[in-house]
Amino acid sequence: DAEYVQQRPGYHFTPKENWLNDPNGPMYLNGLYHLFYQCNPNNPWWGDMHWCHAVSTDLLHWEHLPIALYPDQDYDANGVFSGSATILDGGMPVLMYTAVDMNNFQTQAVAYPANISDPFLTNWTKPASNPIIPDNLFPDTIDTQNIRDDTTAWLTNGVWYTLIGARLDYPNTTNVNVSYGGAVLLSSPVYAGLSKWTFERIFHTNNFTGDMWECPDFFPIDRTNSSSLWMFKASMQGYDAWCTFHYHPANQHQLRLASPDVGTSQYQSLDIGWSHYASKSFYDPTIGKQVFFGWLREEDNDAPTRGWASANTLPRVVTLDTDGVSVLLNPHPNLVSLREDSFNATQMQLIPGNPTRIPLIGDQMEIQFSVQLPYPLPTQCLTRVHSPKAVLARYNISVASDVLIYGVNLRTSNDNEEFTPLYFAIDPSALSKEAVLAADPSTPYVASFGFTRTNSSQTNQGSTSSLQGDFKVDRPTGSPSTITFSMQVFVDHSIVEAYLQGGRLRATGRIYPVRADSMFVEVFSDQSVDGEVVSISAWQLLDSMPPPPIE
Ligand code: DQQ
Repeated sequence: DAEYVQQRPGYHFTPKENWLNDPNGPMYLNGLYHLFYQCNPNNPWWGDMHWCHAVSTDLLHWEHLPIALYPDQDYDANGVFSGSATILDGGMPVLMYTAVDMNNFQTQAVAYPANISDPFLTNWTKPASNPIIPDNLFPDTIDTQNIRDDTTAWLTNGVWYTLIGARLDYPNTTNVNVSYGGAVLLSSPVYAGLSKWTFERIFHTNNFTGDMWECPDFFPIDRTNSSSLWMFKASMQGYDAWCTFHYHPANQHQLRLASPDVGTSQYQSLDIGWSHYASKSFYDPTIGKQVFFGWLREEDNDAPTRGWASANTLPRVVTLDTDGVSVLLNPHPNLVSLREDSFNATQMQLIPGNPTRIPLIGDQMEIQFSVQLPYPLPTQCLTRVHSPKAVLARYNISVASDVLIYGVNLRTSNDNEEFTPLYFAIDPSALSKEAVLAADPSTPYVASFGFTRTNSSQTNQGSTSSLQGDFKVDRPTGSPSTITFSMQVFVDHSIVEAYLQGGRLRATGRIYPVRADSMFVEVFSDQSVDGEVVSISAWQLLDSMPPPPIE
């Protein structure tokens, strides 16, 4: 195919060239957002880890700066691995990172700004006291080749604390070593500028989430009140899992689970896409909330030929869900500044089995799609005009054939050879009068979301695995009423990033259409329900990243 199709995202963060993995040390200081990230400066694949650096005034428009940290010391000669930024009282930022030596031992080191009056903080100095968290600080049960990725430190009663991801080795009953992932707690006196640390204890671990927790994160969800609710996140077994705790740092670090533990259910994943990993958050004082960036790896084999690889998720704001213990993640409010031409339809007349194309096209778009149904659903109001099997087969949807399917097709070509459906699968029997009467009204209804990639690329570039997950929908009170299912989707060339039901579930996948006309958006259903209201709003979005030097 001679047509040129851009795979590089236009408004998601990407490296200037070569390789990006974990976001490191994001922070907001003196009106500028700083983002560091794991990079291989010379090749578009993992290896030779440095910290690259970029700055922004809005988290969307980034300027690439010179590399911040090089593997130039004995203790970090084999890699400057992930870590955090902490801003000390008085405004001095400190970078803490994992140093890997030539024997693969992992210690933690710090770097300070070489010139604090340089607004871009271009140069960083490693003090002679490095590594400031050496191996011999830890008990034997901690594997010193697998202790890495410190969190941003927090201050309690004049003492700084941090968590580090670890592999914990325990002899089991038959005296064979078993390993669990965990996070360990360390403390540092406030005068030391994060350069002197003491091991406190194993902070959290469990025995069902693999043998290593990477990139832990831990922060209060709402800093404006005195709530003790903190969010914990760790990267494990290929995905980012979270839970919430009631945490009392001043009371001997008392810790009590508020939500189910990390790793226990699919609701507890930061993003159900396999491209997403190693996320890192920071406090954004401009909105008073914690904001995450996740790493999105490529899901095809062409990255080495493109000269760049991987991207970040959009900046995602953390808020508390209505249950008081779960978190919502939603795109940062600054994203609306990228909106350009739009299309809006509030009552679409869908023809079941026959997708409707909207007049706005693009490969950089935001789409908000919702379906409102009568609640409870009168059983007789469902008309299956089309054979549901045909719709399910066309979109490679593997769900029971009696569910209601409503979805959008993205990056669809003119002849419908390439398309990527994202859809709700709704069980009508669970919404019918009888089921509603039987159900506890305080129990949310659980709907399914799917995202199939079988037809995303005509040449079958990229992963064809589908993403599937469930999300909770609050049951409306009062009767008769309506229940609404919603998704917000960002399309950015090879990225499709979806937020379901106000941020209750996130699903990001990489797709690699090869057709230049794969720009159409369609809306589809496999049935019609009396009283359904199907709405879509779509915007083309502007570029925000600097143009690439090569592609
Ligand atoms: N990537 C870094 C490590 C971290 C891993 C190395 C997670 O510090 O544990 O590039 O992707």
